[in-house]
Amino acid sequence: MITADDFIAHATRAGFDFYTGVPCSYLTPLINGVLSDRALRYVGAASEGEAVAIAAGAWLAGRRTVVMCQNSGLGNAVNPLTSLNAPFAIPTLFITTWRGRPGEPDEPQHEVMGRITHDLIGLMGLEQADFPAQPDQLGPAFVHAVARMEATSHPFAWVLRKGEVADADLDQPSPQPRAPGRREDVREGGARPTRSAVLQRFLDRTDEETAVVATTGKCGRELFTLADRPQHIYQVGSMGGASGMALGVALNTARKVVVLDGDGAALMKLGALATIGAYAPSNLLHILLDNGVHDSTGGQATVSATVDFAGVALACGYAYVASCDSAAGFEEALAACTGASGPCLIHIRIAPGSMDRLGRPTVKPAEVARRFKAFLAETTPSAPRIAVTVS
Ligand SMILES: Cc1ncc(C[n+]2csc(CCOP(=O)(O)OP(=O)(O)O)c2C)c(N)n1
Repeated sequence: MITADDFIAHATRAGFDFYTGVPCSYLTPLINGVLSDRALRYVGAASEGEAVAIAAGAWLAGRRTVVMCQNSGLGNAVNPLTSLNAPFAIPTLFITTWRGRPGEPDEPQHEVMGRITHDLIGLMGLEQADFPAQPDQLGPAFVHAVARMEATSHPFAWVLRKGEVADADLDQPSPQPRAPGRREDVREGGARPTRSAVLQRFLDRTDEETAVVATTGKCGRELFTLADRPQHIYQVGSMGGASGMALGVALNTARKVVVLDGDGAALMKLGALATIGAYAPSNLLHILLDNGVHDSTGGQATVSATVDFAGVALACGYAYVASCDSAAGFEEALAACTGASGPCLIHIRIAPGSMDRLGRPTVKPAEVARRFKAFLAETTPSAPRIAVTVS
């Protein structure tokens, strides 16, 4: 058995400086230890998949990351592990517990996952090892995990059994009450703008210092077709993960960070709005391009018509939200976000459909990730902002 302090000391020495995850009772001491250490940052995610996306964003912003979760949550993490970390070649130390270990009495809901945990990790192409549960194993285990992550650029998994970490007290920071956010809607009720018209206005008014994360599907493809810049990352795959990635970036950079989201993607990981609202990065702007459909897969309706996204974001703790349905309204909302302390959300209802001659990112995901990482690593501007000129 090790203590959380043993773990943290070795992890810190190995350069791990960003933690996220969803708790499991087997992980309680580790998470409590990390939460109680004011020198460390732990982001409690709404789902394991979101945690993987947050960690990916933090890695892009220069952190060495740890994701901790229960093996029940492996299913939630499969999508980003296979469609975000794999194509973008983004490593993380992935610590999963082993509930339902064959032969160990446990709850019925853990039985199947307990049987397949190692196989599932292997099927995803991840290297894995037993969690280093003895003090003298920690040093070599960290050296090995870091070496493999550096060699493969992929996550490395540790599987933790019951009772491998001694109990640790929890001394977590108490959430601070925050002033309610502000809402301003600009609705015109006319013909809705196209996605590309809104993206073009966004591009025209966004300076070269702002980091931009585009959601999967036609949003990223249109952005790439309109302009391909080192400050962009096109999150192919990992539907719903763009906001988590943007949160991970925003918490670790002084730059302004914008996530271009879709209604289908936002609905898939709606919990991410609550996480963003709670951790409240002041440099994050969430732009939700709501065409009411899954445009990228043929225009099937989402349920967005009955969802007040701006209201949801406000209720989740965003500092400023706006809802609009025209290019002019979008420009007004974007102007209002300039200099505003975030997180901000602009919800814009747009027309379904896409631009003619739609391209696809020709830069490979692993290349775009490294280009974006290098952009984030450049000397950070002292006063990052979205430059807006209202025409
Ligand atoms: C987990 C997952 N489920 C389904 C898909 C297929 N898919 C790709 S894009 C997309 C639609 C996304 O909808 P939305 O966010 O509203 O963006 P839009 O296509 O309308 O621009 C879907 C369902 C996927 N890539 N990943």
